[in-house]
Amino acid sequence: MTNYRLSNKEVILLLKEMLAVMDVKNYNVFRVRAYQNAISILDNLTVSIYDMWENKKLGDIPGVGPALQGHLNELFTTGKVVEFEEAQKDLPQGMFSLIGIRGIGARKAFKLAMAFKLNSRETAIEKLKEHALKGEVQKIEGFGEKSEKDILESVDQLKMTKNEKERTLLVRAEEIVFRVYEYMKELDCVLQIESTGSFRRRSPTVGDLDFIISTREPAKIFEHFAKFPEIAETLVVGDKKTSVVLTNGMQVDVRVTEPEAYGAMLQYSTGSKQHNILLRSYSLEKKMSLSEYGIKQNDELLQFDTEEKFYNHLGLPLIPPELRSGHGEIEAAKVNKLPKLIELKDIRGDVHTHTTDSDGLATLEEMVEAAIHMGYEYIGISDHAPSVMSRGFDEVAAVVHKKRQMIDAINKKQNKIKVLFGYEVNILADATLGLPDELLKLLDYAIAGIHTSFDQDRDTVTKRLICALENPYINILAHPSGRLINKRDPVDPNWNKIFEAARDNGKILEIDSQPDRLDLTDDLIKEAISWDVKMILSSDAHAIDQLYFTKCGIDDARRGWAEKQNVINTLHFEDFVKALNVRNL
Ligand code: DGT
Ligand code: CA
Ligand code: CA
Repeated sequence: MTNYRLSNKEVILLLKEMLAVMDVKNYNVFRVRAYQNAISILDNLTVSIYDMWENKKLGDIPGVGPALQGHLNELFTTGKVVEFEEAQKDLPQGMFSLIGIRGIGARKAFKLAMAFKLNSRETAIEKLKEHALKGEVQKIEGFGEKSEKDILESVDQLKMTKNEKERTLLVRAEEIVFRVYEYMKELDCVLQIESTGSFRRRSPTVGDLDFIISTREPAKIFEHFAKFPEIAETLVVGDKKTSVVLTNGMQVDVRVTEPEAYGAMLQYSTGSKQHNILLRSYSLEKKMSLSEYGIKQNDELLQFDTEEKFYNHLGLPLIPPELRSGHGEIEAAKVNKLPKLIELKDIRGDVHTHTTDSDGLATLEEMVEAAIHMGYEYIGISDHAPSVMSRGFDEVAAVVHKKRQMIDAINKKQNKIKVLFGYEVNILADATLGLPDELLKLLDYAIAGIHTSFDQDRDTVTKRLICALENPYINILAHPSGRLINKRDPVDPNWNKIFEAARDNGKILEIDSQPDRLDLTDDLIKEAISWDVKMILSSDAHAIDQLYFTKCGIDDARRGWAEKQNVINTLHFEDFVKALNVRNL
């Protein structure tokens, strides 16, 4: 019997279609939520779902219950799921092509497909565009002029991005790299191995993975790598290089070198391309020519076993990989002015964290305990502030007072860590804050952030952010650009005005460490430093293990040339509270 080896992407697509059906047909909300949860877990796997099924390991995946296991079993053995097909039989098929266009969820896709009789998946988008151009979308209940415009824009973008492969988040690439290391290190003839390219430069996303291996037995290396269990397709096989695609779609390039020449190969394949090009022109002035094999000088090829020796031979100090973007690092290295980059061990506390009081998974006590375990001097709890609009002033005031007492109590009970009381407060579309000043002033500190209305024009969003920075009770501007990697574009304010307002009002800009935020972005961090604006590195943890996200924020900060003194939570508690301007002490 042949099985149906579907890729993760194909499986997820099918499950998401079923989710849309459940949504349109009003299935029980708990069932929908459980199903949604399972999809999100499967979507985040970096191993093949098919392989898990084949090895009878589906049950090990949290959230994947017996019903879903049954469906996947049917899918991989027959190529379809009868229950899914039955459920969507009476729906217009075109709706499934519309889901994912900006602003169109399952219900709206259903409405549009019904209204315009979009019964074919192939032609649905084209037809929708024709109707939108004729102004017919805004006539449908629930749609307006703006949503019609959005649809047209989004359809055009869809065409542009369809050919671009989505880049993989660094944290997910990290899991794959770890498995390749583990697997390749089974061989004694692997003397050194490193994942280079954008991965080593700690870029927020990577296109493909590049490995270099130092060895005396290249043939053995390639023979072993060819049997790496996650390989789906082999693209190139040579005696110096091999390229494959893994089951999760990630391309992996492997190159080998002798240990004597490892430094040059490491330098070359770390890139970036732009850094290498600029380094090559700089070297040519000194009559040296660079390649992945070494430095050619007076017709002689010099080899380097380490990168440091390679750079030193060019008269430069070792340039940290995070800085190798071709934006001034060679000039800085020439005059010995490279920054002394911030490190993870410099971080002494974290004040952007969530608990079960809002959307976190751990209680206040659990978060505090975890922060002690991490060796922090201080932790701030900053749940999303309760909404005065929906709960009324008095009720919210009571919540704030009660939380104050809880924080005071936990500080009295132990002296291992200082606990600070804050909230994360929404900057609403009209620039007012989600919590009034009378309540804000009761907190030790407050973090303001944009969580809605990301598509405002430049002027409006600039004023909106500045308004928050000018409020005397706001201490930190959270994830200032609002971007979500692969999902949402950043807002587009006049950043110079934002930096100026932050500096003049003594406000702190956040480096949010969530792997899909990394916000401030590296280029904005570098600008903030030039304005002498202080920053804070936060995990934005919604669970205990997410406190470790700060590691990702450190990558981001280093790519933005940040040193210890640019980031206030490298300070000891006494100096930190002064820098943050904490109240009520
Ligand atoms: P990615 O994979 O898109 O995230 O970005 P990278 O930087 O990993 O780029 P990739 O995988 O195409 O190439 C890996 C490294 O190889 C790159 O960082 C530098 C080096 N490299 C690639 N192409 C060139 C080139 O045309 N000239 C030079 N000098 N170096 C190159
Ligand atoms: Ca790469
Ligand atoms: Ca590559």
